[in-house]
Amino acid sequence: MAIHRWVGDSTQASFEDMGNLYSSRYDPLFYAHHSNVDRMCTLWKSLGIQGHTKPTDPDWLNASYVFYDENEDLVRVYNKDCINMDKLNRPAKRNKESQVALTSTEDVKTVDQLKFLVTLDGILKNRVKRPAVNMNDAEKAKANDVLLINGIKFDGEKYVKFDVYVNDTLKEGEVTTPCDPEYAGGFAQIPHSGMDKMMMSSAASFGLTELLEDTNTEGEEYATVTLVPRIGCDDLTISDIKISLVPI
Ligand SMILES: [Cu+2]
Repeated sequence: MAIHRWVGDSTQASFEDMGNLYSSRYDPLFYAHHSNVDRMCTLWKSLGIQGHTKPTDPDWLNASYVFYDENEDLVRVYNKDCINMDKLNRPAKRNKESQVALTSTEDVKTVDQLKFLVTLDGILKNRVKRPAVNMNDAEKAKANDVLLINGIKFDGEKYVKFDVYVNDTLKEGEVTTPCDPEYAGGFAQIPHSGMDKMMMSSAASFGLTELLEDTNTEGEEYATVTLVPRIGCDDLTISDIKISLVPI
């Protein structure tokens, strides 16, 4: 809801477009925002915590609404349709290329064996030493485990994206996606069109405290960090990968 009010135009009578129910779907951001809400809901359900389940009340499940579809036909949509991930086609969309299989960490090099700069022209998987393990609640309240990817250089004229997974332990044939707890986040840059080729420089940081809790890997001395190039990364270089404790 907060997103709707932040994005809605405060100079409009009813915070159109995003800030009002009737008009929010006119803003393309609506669809990105709500896909993310579905993603977070899927994550929440997968945590294995008691009570993190789908609604079961038939009154709620069978409540319905009518909309016009893309052919201007009236269609009725039920609440139960909106919590059925198979209907939303999520699992089918998982593609083989996004697979980041890791069956053993033994053959994965530590990051200090890497020669920087590295070019992200393929999947890059390394073990990164953590500054502290098994922090207690008091320590966690003071500092976050943060993965820092520094000196990211890329062509500013291209769409660039890579994903970051940490402690991915999936087996052969399984697929890691942004719905899984091993997904730390992504780095993406939209092109500055009209420019001549210009290398741009950036950095990215990813909070790991909750990810390490969710994947039961808080006690491990090393985190296995996997960078997966998605688009435009053939000439993207990175100058440093490390994990630091960042005071809150
Ligand atoms: Cu909404």
